[in-house]
Amino acid sequence: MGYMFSLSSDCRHKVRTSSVFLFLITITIMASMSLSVFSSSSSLSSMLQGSGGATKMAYALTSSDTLDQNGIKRVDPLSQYGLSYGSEWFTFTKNFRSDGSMRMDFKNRESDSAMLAGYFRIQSSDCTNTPKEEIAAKFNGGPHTSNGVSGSTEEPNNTWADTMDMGTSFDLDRGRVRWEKTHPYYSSSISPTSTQTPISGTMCSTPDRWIGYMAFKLNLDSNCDGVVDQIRLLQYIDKSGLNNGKPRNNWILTFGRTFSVDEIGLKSKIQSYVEDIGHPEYRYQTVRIDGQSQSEWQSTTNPPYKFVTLKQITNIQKDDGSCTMTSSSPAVTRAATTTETTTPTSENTGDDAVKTTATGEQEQNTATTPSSSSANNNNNNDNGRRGERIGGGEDEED
Ligand SMILES: [Ca+2]
Repeated sequence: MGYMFSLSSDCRHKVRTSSVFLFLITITIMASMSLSVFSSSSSLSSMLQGSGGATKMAYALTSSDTLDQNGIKRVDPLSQYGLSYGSEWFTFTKNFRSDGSMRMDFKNRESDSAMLAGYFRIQSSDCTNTPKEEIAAKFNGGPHTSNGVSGSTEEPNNTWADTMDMGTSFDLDRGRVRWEKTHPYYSSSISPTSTQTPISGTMCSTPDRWIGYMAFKLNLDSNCDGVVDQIRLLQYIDKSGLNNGKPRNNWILTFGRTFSVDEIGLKSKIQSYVEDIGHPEYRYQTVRIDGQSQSEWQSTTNPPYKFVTLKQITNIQKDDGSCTMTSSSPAVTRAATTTETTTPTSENTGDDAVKTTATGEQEQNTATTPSSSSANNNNNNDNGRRGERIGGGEDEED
């Protein structure tokens, strides 16, 4: 009896052990199946590809071709990829200067893959008086002034510019991109491989004088090896005016080109240089328009800008489903970032007196999907202290 009991006990133990084992196997299989199911969904797979491969459920993805809160379309401009939008910001630092340079700075926000857009009413005489001025989008940059100390790890630092600068001229005759590696030295215009300029009309000939502008910086993994190898820069205008005060979203390409990461003349391409050197809080994404009336832009009742937004592009997935590039996964996507150091060859001659007196009205930044912000360490704590800082591209030489 004792033996039986012992045997029975042993059997029960074995049975119990087997049950536990089977249970664990079952759980493992179920988990694997879940992973497979998730992996088959591009949006869900992104949740499994957080920083360093860690599981991250923070992204609130929005599919393209939907409208944001102001009616701007979340455009998917790529033929071979699908985009998923993450966080969106609608407030920015108003850096509207007395010298006529109007900058809308989104600070400490997404810089990996992003869209900038808005509608603007430029001066009616600008298209004849200053036809080559631009609406410009500045991606991937940091704050910079001409009196920055090169090699320093503190602001101001002219080597922190490192900006991808796109622009479309008021006369719609030119869409271009330039690199501003060190302020205020711009590269010459980079030859586009896809442009539709010149475009008929001007930015002043829209039906109601509201011109739409949209630009993208998109990190691509063309060969699905987990490393960004191409960056696509795109900019568009909508010259159809507003429809009952809302965007018509008739976006016309003015410049578009896919760059290999290596051919971009900046220190850091996939993410901002300031992030490379440990200062992600200094990231700048900026829309800039020069030659404008400061008082008009400071109007609280009828300012000449509407719907200005920065949008994070969280996922860029191949249409054939072969892979998804997830923004903000440092260990994987940033392997191609270079760590080149540069010593400027001459002193700068920029008008820093203007810059240091410029007032930046720091608004509270709001994200529609703040969970993503926290996941990307995008919390904005620079109110006040950095409110007067200048960023996203300083005065240009031409
Ligand atoms: Ca690749």
